Amino acid sequence: MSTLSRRNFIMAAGAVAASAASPLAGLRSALAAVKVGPSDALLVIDVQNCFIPGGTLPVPRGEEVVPIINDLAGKFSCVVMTQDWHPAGHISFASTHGKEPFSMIDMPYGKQVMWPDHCVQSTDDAKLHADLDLTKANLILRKGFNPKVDGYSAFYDNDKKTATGLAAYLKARGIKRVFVCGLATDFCVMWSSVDARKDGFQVVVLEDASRGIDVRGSMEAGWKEMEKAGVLRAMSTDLQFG
Ligand code: VGL
Ligand code: ZN
Repeated sequence: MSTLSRRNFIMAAGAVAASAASPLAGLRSALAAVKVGPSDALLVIDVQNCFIPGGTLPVPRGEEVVPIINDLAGKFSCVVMTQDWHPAGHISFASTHGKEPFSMIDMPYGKQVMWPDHCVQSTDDAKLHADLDLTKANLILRKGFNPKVDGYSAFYDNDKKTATGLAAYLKARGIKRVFVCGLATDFCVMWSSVDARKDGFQVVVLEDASRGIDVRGSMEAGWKEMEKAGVLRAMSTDLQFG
């Protein structure tokens, strides 16, 4: 399937799922245009040196999202950016356990991928990408700083219990829908999107403003999880600003 027809297919599947849930019904026409307004937030996930080629956990073509996100950020009234922020010796690091990077272990809070050391607090690797324009960021939220629990999502640690406070922040500001983008589609973008649904937000992942790692089929699995949770997907060019 071509990229376009694959996308149409996925969006059509999303529309069927959405038709059962009334808050999303208005997005059935997402293929045409999505109007962005004051109750929408842009959530920019982990656009950091570590996830850009040259970093410690590079996402292929990760740098390509930067100009797209810079253009979008100026058009939203609420922009939140996240920063993966691990202490040295973090529980998610393969080196902490003497394991091979990208292998899997069981933790009390569930399965944990063993990552290369990445985004260590206060290193250059953990810095937001130098070309990412932070001017319009209302909030820069750090996550993954608990030495014993990983934190993929902008809303909850991987124990699924410890909240970051982001849902309350967004609700206090009247946000009803979040547009999620950044790195990586199949991990932090995916978990943030699914958790945003759980906390009652409408969620649209911006496909062209995100890139994935794709370890052991994680891209396909990630999109399935998101579809199941009622997450919609769109291209940044589908957005219309009023
Ligand atoms: C991420 C793996 C480990 C991400 C963070 O930002 O998607 N992935 N830590
Ligand atoms: Zn991490």
